Amino acid sequence: MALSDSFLWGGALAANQAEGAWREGGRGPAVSDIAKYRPNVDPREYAIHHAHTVESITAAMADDDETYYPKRRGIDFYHRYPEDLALFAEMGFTVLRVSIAWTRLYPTGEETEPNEEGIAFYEGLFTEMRRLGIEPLVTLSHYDPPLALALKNNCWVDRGTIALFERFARTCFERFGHLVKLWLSFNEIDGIVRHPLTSGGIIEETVEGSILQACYTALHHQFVASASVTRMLREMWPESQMGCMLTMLKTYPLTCHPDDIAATQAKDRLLYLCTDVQAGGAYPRLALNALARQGVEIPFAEGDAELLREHPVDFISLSYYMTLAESVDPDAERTPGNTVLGVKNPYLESSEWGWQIDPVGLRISLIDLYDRYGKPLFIVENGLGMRDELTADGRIHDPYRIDYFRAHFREMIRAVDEGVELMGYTSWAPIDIISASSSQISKRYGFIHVDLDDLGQGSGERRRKDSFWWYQRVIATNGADL
Ligand code: BGP
Repeated sequence: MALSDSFLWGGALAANQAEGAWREGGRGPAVSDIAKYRPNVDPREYAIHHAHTVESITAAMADDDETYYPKRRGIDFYHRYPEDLALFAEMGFTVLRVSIAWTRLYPTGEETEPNEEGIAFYEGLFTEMRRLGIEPLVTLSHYDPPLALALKNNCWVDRGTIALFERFARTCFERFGHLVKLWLSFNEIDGIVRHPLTSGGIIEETVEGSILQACYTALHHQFVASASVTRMLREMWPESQMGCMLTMLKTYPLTCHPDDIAATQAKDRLLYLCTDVQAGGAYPRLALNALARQGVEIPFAEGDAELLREHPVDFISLSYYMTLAESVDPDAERTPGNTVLGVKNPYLESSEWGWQIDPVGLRISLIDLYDRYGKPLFIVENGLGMRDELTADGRIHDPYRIDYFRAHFREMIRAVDEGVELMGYTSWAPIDIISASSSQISKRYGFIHVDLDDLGQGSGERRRKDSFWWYQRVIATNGADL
């Protein structure tokens, strides 16, 4: 068997990591604008989650210098997107995942009318994608809540944010709905517990009571908002589709000791919580009980349960980078990966940033998700962050990247052969962009190199890596020639 002719191939970006132009076009500040690059930190210790205080945020915003705030400059996709899209089209992309910066449309999140300059930017972007035959797959919220809402009321902790987000989504559907048919509500919605500010606009020092409770309150509000905009999309554009987005972090038991299996099962319960709600339509009872034991209560309002039940997503999208292991043995070796701390799996290699590379885990993940929900899946992030070297011949030879993708594609195709319905694949990221967790560009993911270093020095010039032509052939043969 092979991939179907309608299978979509492409790449994925996020506004806050690519666009730059943080103060242009009427854009308001987002939480990503205060993400600071810290030189000389061990790569494995980079964490998305740093403790932010109102004071540190205010100081960061008073600092106009972009040097240490790489997300403010991104890779200047805001101005250079025609060139970048042309390169994606040259690779044969049939889909590109991008996100809309909420603060380009609503600078503080609270305006009653959208900023027309922001609308014009995205209209231009989506129109150009369509002209090139590239289907837009658009995330409404990708790690960039309005900073004004974070400072005002911890953004998603406040139920009032649902209505503001609905207004933003309505504008997106009204103004871009004729160009965009595939939508995602929240990027890695489960991430809020790992990085409350980035995902939820939550400034921990200002939270009254438990931070865990604040995170689950915010998460519930995001679930409600997601279901609500799914309903809105169905009313406005019945042929369009809405997906949820999960960080697929599959955990393996380190041994077959029953205690390790039980510990893994408990982790899985929380892993699937978000998809159970967004795709299954209800909170799973055992996860609720587990949260209740930690003192967490979900703030259901009247009508929430019905809304979640009646408007599940059409498809499930996932990011996939690594798997984790779990053990009850306190002496088991921990792995310092920058996203999540797990137990080291002795069978897997890790990247410099501590992410365990596991192609078979992709197949396992796809089969798990499809078995559980029976809904179409979409891999919307997968890739390898590496330092690349520009050699004397003016090229970037990146066989390690090709090896990584080849191994993952084999497993992806095996899962499809077994019967998993997979709509498409978008690599993270097809062009080097600023890393979410470390704010580095030197953690490079692209098939296209961008001549910039971590402090923003360089021409910004785009250059095809060896993997560019390799991916081009993969797409041209619909995955037959790996
Ligand atoms: C995911 C995020 C992306 C992204 C990617 C790679 O969690 O959705 O925004 O950047 O991970 O992570 P990083 O950039 O930290 O290497």
